[in-house]
Amino acid sequence: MYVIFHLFAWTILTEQANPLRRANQIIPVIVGGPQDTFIPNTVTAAVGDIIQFQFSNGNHTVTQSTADTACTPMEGGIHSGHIPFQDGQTDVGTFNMPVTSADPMFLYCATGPHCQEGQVMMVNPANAQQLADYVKLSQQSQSSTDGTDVVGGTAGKLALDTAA
Ligand SMILES: [Cu+2]
Repeated sequence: MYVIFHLFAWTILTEQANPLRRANQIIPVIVGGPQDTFIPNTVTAAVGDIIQFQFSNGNHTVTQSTADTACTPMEGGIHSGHIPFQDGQTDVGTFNMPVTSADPMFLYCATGPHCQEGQVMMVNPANAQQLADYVKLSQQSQSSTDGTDVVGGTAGKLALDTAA
């Protein structure tokens, strides 16, 4: 009897910790858009989720930096490479990034001055101020450094009419 009750209580507690959440979600982020942005620029993700960057305009990257070195690749950080979108394309280039840690991640676009113009985002920010500080630091940086090898995800394609 005790064992049954214990299991029951454990189930309730587990579900209450995260009542609406499905495991292993795919979370779309639009890269580009009418302006050079990430939409949304904050994502809350769990280990096991996949963030799907959809490159639907222009030519952009998703590149990881540290909190303190905005617009500069972090050693060992993720990098999508440059994924262009041309008018008339019927599919959208994607970069599927598995979330392997719940720690905050700082991401920017390494194309031209996009990072200085505010094309940055965070995964799992500790608070809103952390993103605000990162945006400010990126705007104050002098230039961006490109990533090199594609790391931390898989490039693919998605039909344009199914993109976010
Ligand atoms: Cu960009």
